Amino acid sequence: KCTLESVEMLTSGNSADSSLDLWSRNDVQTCTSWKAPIIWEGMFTPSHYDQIHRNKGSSVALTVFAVGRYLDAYLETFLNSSEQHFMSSLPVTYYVFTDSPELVPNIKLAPNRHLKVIEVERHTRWQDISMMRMKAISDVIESDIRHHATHVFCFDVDQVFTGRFGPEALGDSVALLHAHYYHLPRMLFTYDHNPKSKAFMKTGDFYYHAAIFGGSWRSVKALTEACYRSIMADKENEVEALWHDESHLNKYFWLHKPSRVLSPEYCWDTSIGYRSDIQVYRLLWAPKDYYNLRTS
Ligand code: 2GW
Ligand code: MN
Repeated sequence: KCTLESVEMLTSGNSADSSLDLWSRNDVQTCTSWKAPIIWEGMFTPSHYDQIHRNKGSSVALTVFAVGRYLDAYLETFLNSSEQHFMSSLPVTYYVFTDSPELVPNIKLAPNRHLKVIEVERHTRWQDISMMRMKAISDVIESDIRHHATHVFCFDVDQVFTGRFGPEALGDSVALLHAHYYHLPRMLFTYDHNPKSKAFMKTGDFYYHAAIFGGSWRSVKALTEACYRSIMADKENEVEALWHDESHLNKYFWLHKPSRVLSPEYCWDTSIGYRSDIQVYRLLWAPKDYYNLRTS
């Protein structure tokens, strides 16, 4: 049975969790076996989290990559929707990584919110565009973010905020349940099953989605560095994990348990159809045009 003594409370005395009511949802799992909360609608009072994190002086860096055609296809909608819904009560700095800085749209930002553009090279293989995010994120945490923000959240760009995504999502180390797997048995999780890859794992706790992960800047730096090292080791051994960076992320969270887990309400795919346990859409997968985006 869950207790309110989550990993986070024990390790950092995080008073934020005293406003979580793990028993208010009885249709879903609200706590992991290692006592980290899984955040669902109805478990918390939003204004409490706004207040607690404002008092603590929390601030958030959001990293997002828009390389090649993804810039034009998704970035403006992502940023505009984020201005409506992402951490509205806190200072936020966007770190937009792109190969075309001059094409980054001019977004009107609310007070206390900033945007920095970081130029990155455009890898020819899309798998590398995705995987090399780990290195770029750890570098910018080291050079910039750690001096300016308490927390970091890393996002895929092909998504749209549609509801509150607030400080209740902040924690020391935060993972997201993948919308397509949260209700499936473990044996169907698409972990990497090749023993030659550093991402290899036989079993795990959950299948996490790499479209969102976050935490304190220290934790995200440790995570991105570790995943980058594993990705590079695989390259030397001429193997590639089944789902690229997502496989390495799953391995990392198996070895280093997240202190907070987000329900799929935080990243839902409407093509799944109606689910009674999804009570709010906070962020939705944007429709993908694979043919135009993945061929050149
Ligand atoms: C990616 C795939 C195919 C063709 C292009 C790209 C691509 C990705 C690109 O041309 N430019 C670009 O900026 N990206 C960035 O990488 C962008 O931020 C995008 O959201 C992210 C991941 O690619 P995406 O969203 O197409 O992959 P998904 O939605 O299938 O993502 C899951 O699996 C990936 C690994 O294969 C990652 O782990 C990702 O985090 C997962 O959500
Ligand atoms: Mn994506």
